[in-house]
Amino acid sequence: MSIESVDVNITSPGRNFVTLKIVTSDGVVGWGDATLNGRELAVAAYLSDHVASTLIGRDEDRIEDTWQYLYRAPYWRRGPVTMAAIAAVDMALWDIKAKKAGVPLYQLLGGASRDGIRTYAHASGPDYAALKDAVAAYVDAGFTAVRVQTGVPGLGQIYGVHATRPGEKYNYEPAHRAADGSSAVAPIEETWDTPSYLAHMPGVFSRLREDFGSGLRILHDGHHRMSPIEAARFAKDIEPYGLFWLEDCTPGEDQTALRLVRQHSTTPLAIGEVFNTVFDYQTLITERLIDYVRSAVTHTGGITAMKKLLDFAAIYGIKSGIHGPTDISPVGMAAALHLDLAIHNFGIQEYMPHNDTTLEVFQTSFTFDRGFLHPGQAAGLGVELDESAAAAFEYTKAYLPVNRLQDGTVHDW
Ligand code: KDG
Ligand code: MG
Repeated sequence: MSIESVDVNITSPGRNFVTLKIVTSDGVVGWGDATLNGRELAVAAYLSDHVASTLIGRDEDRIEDTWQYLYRAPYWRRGPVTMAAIAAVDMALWDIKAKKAGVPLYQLLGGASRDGIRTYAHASGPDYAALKDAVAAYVDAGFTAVRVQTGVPGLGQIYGVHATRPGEKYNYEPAHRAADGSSAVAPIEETWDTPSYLAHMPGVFSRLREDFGSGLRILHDGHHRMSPIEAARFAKDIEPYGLFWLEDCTPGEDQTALRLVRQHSTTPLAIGEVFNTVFDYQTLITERLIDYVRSAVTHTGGITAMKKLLDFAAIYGIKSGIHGPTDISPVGMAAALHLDLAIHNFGIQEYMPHNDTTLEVFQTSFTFDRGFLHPGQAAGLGVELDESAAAAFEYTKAYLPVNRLQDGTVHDW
């Protein structure tokens, strides 16, 4: 048996998704997620123009060999576009292998290490009252862990906070289309001020502890916006509130920045959603500068690469916190869930449910019960793309926002 066809599907049921379909000569179908938020067409072109023809006729069972062939052969290694393309092929091949074996993928990864996957929800609000309501709703729904993001006095709309603009519903973690829903021509721009943020946030965590007690796992995402010394101060200031993690406090490409944060604080640190390979973690893991690995299976070369990365992290007592926002498709989410269930050093899984339209296009077998996910018992990844449903939703260009300081300087985010 061999790979007979490799095709790329682009659909936009509310947001863009790129999905790879691999079919074997005896008709087994595998799916892989290749979605790179705001840069979707670059990965789609990489796959259709440079990868698809090289896979035809190859043995679909040779997953490691295919991974190494796609990683090493092109000379140009790493980067989000390349690694998302490799991830999609890898996921599809694991999907096929597990379907041929007639088992859910986690069984091929060593079987279940736990009964359910603890998730965290995203709560946000422009002010404390709105944030408190959002957190309370998730606690009532059974979540034991909640990520909290809120507005900062003096700043307008900021990234990661759900709010409403005149004429536009502003969804958190967005890539923006134009206001009328058509393709955007440029990113929207937001204003950022780190001193205001640093002054405001500790009080928010203090109130959350008063209102929700010490049992709730509270997470927070700094979206790479602090300098090393600002992050060190912030991590130290919020230590009394016992966060589960502080995520992406400094820009991701500077691994040694976290040495400074570590020297000053015991607040647990998470990073990695913008990373692509194990090499982005080499210093962070070997020097124990982080507590959680935040990579997405979709952006880090797939299941083969993530399993190795997480095994490497395990040696240093570092756990998983796999990226799971809505720009990871249900296929990418399923890949994360099979790993979560199987690995020993699982920490937590991010969970932002997809909208109903997305779930009509992608049929999933994973289940959710009061804060815990499970990948289900369907053979393979357990997600199938309904191509005729997907065809109804045309690609619509969208951009992630840009952050500027009050003087107009482009800032990290
Ligand atoms: O595409 C960008 C989003 O995936 C990102 O903003 C989500 O920070 C994020 C998170 O922690 O989920
Ligand atoms: Mg994040």
